[in-house]
Amino acid sequence: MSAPPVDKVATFKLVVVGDGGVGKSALTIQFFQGLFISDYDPTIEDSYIQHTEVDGQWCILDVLDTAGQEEFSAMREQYMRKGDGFLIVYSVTDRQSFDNLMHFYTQILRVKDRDSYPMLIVANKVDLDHLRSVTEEQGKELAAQLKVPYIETSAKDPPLNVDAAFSEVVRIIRTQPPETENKKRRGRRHHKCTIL
Ligand SMILES: Nc1nc2c(ncn2[C@@H]2O[C@H](COP(=O)(O)OP(=O)(O)OP(=O)(O)O)[C@@H](O)[C@H]2O)c(=O)[nH]1
Ligand SMILES: [Mg+2]
Repeated sequence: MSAPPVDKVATFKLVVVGDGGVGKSALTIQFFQGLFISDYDPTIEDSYIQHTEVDGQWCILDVLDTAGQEEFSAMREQYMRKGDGFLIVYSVTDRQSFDNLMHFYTQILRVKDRDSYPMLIVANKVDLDHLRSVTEEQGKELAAQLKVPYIETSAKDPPLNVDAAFSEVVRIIRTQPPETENKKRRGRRHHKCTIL
C-alpha cells in the first residue's frame, strides 16, 4: 500500500541526543538507509525525513541527528525546543556516556519546562558484549528511576531493535496526553507558592 497524502498524516520531530561516538548517526542511518556506517565522522547536525507506518498508522518522521561532541553543545537548547520526542543514546561500552545521560534528560525537561516528556533511553552497541562496561541491569535501573522506557540496540549488521526504538518514541508521543497547564512545571510551582 502506498503512503497517504502528506497533509493527512501527523509529523513527529524526533531528536537523537547523547555523547559523541555512542552511535546516534549509525542508528539514524541504519533506520533510514538500512546500512551500517563503520567509520566515525563526528556530526554537526543532520536531518532526515521519511514516511513510516507505526502500528498501522502512517506518520512522517522528521529526525534530527545531533552533535555529541562537547564543542557543539551550545546548539542543544535550540534543537531541544523543537523536538516532539527524544532518543537519549549511550553506548554500553562507554561508562561516561551513561553517566552523561542524566545531563541530556535534565536539560530536555528544563527546556520544555515539564516534569516528563516523550523520551526513550537507548543503550547502543550491545553487539560489543566483551567491551561492555554498563550492564543491562544498570541501564534499566536508571531508566526506571527516571521513569523513561529503555531499549537495547545495535546499529551494526544485523541491526537489533533499531526500527523498534524509533517506533517506540512515536508510540510514546501518541499516548502522551495533550499538554495541559497544570502539567507545566512552572504553573505547578507557582501554585505551590500561593499555598505556602
Ligand atoms: N559495534 C558497533 N559499533 C557501532 C554501533 N553504533 C555505532 N558504532 C560505531 O561507533 C562509532 C561512532 O558512531 P557514530 O554513529 O558516528 O556516533 P555519534 O553518536 O553519531 O557521534 P557524534 O556524531 O560525534 O555525536 C562509529 O565508528 C560507528 O561505526 C553499534 O551498535 N555497534
Ligand atoms: Mg553522529
